[in-house]
Amino acid sequence: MVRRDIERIKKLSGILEEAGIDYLVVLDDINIKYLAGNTIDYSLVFLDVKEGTVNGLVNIMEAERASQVTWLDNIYVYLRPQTEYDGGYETVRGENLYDALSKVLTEGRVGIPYDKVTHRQYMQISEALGREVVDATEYLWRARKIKTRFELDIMVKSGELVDFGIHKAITISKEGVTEKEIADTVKCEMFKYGADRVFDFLIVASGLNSANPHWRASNKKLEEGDPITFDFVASINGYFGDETRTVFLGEPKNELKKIYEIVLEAQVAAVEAVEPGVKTSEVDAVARKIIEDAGYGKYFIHSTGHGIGLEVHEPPRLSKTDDTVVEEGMVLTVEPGIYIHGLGGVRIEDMVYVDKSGARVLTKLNKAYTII
Ligand SMILES: [Mn+2]
Repeated sequence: MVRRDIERIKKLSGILEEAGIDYLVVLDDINIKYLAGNTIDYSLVFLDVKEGTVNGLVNIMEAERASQVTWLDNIYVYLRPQTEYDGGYETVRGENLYDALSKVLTEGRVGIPYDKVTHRQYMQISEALGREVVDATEYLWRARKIKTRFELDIMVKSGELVDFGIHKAITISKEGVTEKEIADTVKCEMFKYGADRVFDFLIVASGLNSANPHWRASNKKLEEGDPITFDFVASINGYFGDETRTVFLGEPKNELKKIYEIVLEAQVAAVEAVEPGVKTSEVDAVARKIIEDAGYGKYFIHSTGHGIGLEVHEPPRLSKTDDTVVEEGMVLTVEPGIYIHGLGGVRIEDMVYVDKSGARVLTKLNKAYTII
């Protein structure tokens, strides 16, 4: 059994108790990891709110592994009626996983996160339980939005991981090297460093490609004068780091340098604006105003940032339309950008942790205008 994040279980149990939910059932990898500390295949995990226990109804192949890599309090092995078993774990038999669940949860109000189950799974669970289930999406997000100390310790390392990745990318960037060669090398290096996942499509966007916020590393070779935007996403122990830097390979066009300084000013101001009590839309407005006042408003075509954790893009959004109040414990990205087709683009992104007094930046690479 791995070390357990008790703070997380207590917090979530408190939220669910207040909502009148007795059992939270999760089936997706991410929420299984959130509740049990690790993923388990072909299985489900349920939180007994009153007892504060996390329990697994697990596939026969996964029981032993689950006992080693999760912090589950109880492991029940789900078996089909005919299957023979002598593995040492308590068993629950059923025609399928949900039928077996109905034999464990014979009463009580059951919540499932509707945003993470298919319609078919929802139908199967409600039918098997023979009673109404309720949507727990909001409750899970309310808990997941605020990182625990345990999660923060991991995310500090996620920040160091993407720092390492971008630093590596900058050191191997020179004329004639392709975007894809850089991305492939960095992927490999980040795995060696300790990443458990690296995004399939790392963004290495050079020259005119940098005007595309979500460019994917291509066979284009780096050329003198190119802006190069690196936006890397990778995780440590399931928690993502996300960071973007734009550097220049030799002296760029004047307007690119000007754009860089505007984006930097907007980014620094937005990071400074992050503190408990401010609305996420207000943080967005700080960055947007600086870019608009400089005359580039129509080229800032996305929101200023997002929550991050077990998923790259989590609530809240730092956007015009999201009025979430920033709270201590959130981890957010701050990433304004300007993109001009036919010229190029600039984005600067940091990942920040919100503590009592404001933003504590977890990604630490230099962001001053840099020619390499
Ligand atoms: Mn991001």
